[in-house]
Amino acid sequence: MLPKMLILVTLMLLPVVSNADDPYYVYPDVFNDPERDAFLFGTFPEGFIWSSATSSYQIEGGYDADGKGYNIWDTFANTPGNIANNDTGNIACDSYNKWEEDVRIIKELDLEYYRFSLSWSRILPDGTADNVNQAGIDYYNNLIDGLLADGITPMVTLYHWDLPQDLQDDYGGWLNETIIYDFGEYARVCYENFGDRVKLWLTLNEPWIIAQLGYGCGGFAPGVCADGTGSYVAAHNLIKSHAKAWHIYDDDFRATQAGRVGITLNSDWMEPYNRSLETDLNAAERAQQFHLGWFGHPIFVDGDYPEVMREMIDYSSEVQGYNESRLPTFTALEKEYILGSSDFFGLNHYTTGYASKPDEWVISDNPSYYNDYAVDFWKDPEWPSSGSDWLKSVPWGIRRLLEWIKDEYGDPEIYVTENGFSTKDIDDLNDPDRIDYYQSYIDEVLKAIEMDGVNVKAYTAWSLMDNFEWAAGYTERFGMHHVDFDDDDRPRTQKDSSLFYATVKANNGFPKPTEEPITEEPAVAGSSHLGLTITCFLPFVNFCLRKFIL
Ligand code: GBE
Repeated sequence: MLPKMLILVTLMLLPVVSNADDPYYVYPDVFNDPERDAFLFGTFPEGFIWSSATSSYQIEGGYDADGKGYNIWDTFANTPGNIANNDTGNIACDSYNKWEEDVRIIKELDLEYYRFSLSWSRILPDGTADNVNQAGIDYYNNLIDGLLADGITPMVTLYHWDLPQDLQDDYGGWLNETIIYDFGEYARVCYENFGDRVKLWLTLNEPWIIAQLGYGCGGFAPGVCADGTGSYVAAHNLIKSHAKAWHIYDDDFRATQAGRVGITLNSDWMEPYNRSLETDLNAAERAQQFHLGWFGHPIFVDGDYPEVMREMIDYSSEVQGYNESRLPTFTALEKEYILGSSDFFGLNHYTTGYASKPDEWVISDNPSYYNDYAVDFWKDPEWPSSGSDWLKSVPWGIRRLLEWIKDEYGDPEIYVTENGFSTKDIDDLNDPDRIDYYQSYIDEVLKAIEMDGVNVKAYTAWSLMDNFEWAAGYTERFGMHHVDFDDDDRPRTQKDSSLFYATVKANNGFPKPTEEPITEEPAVAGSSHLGLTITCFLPFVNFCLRKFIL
């Protein structure tokens, strides 16, 4: 595989004949806005972080190895009917045994960062810090040391959805505020054991998913159905737990370990369907506040939920006959504790949809998160599709979302901690659609930095390799490496996209070839003032990737 990469890099250094009359579009004619969709040539700021990601339950396996406790995904996946094909993560990529392979393939791509998560119940089998499983600590020590030995910086998520089962059974998991203490103590154990070497921490991965899909009847573990009630309570405890973990680091570890701790939030971009309609603009903003704002507003704006959530949920709760709002409240002290509890903004982003005001809005009899915010949201069937129903490739959405975050949250440092594309052709190493997705989304991140002045520090590709895609099991693949789940050895094999991504990383973006001046008369009026430099260079590389080399 490596020689292929050398050929590719060499190719990229060749002078390229350009035909500047033809602007380059990754997705020609799909989005119908030439100025927005044309390709920008350029490189990322020096020191920009290129990473790839995985998570514990999705890759590790070893579900009952060496004293590990069960977690809610062990239980959920091993209950027939919850997961496509009744797949489980019992073995997954077997990274519990094959972590050295993982380090090797990261090294091979020369990616200097790796985002992975710790399995809480591998470290603390019953969830509490009363019992520490030394074998779990050893496993992560080996992985961290292995990464560092190869010059790879770990970016470590404390919680990527695999809650110790005992905490769910004992007190209802995220529905009970006892979890705030337990999560804090778990974080402390991790800082104590790994913080001498780990300097980049993420507390929670996508609390929105945990709250709404885990506790709002969304088909994820633990499978609790308390939409519009429990999901708000879970979110409340998630926010406070996150703040606790940040403060423990800030109080007891920052001075000696000098790392950074943030949270990772996920959101689609909500594009107003008709930008000339005030009602659609408001609908999109409302949807964004109910998604990103649910967690982002307390942490980055003022310690509290977005005004629009407060108003709408209070109102619906009253109409539905509740004595108090279904949206819990923070005390003044809690607000102070929560505000500012993230050293940067972690963003997971995949896709975009249109938002508009529904023709009519009737408050439902039963509580419902979606009913609470009253927005029609859908994805254009014309947009390029993926192996997942929910994932359409809409590159310009990430740029708009990044700018929204900049404006809304006071220009924070943003780490893109996930972005990626799924396919259903399980065994195909040739994955041009994933290449198109990465190329166009990364380019929109470049535009956000260069044109909108957004302070993006990192880009992370989801995922390093095929893995257990939650309720979809192994039927949807996000990997830049193929994993053969029928083979006991779980061999990892590079897909074309991994070489593409490695090349982007090696070039720190999409540099302009130096030989020839290649910007002239853009074919599209107006694109020059955007600083768009159009060449046939990238299509050329793409072409070579597809036809000749791979
Ligand atoms: C990330 O979440 C996760 O952090 C990562 O673990 C995961 O592998 C990756 O996405 C790819 O999904 O039936 O339409 O409701 C919805 C991104 C599935 C958020 C889609 C799962 C959005 C979470 C299924 N969602 N995804 S359904």
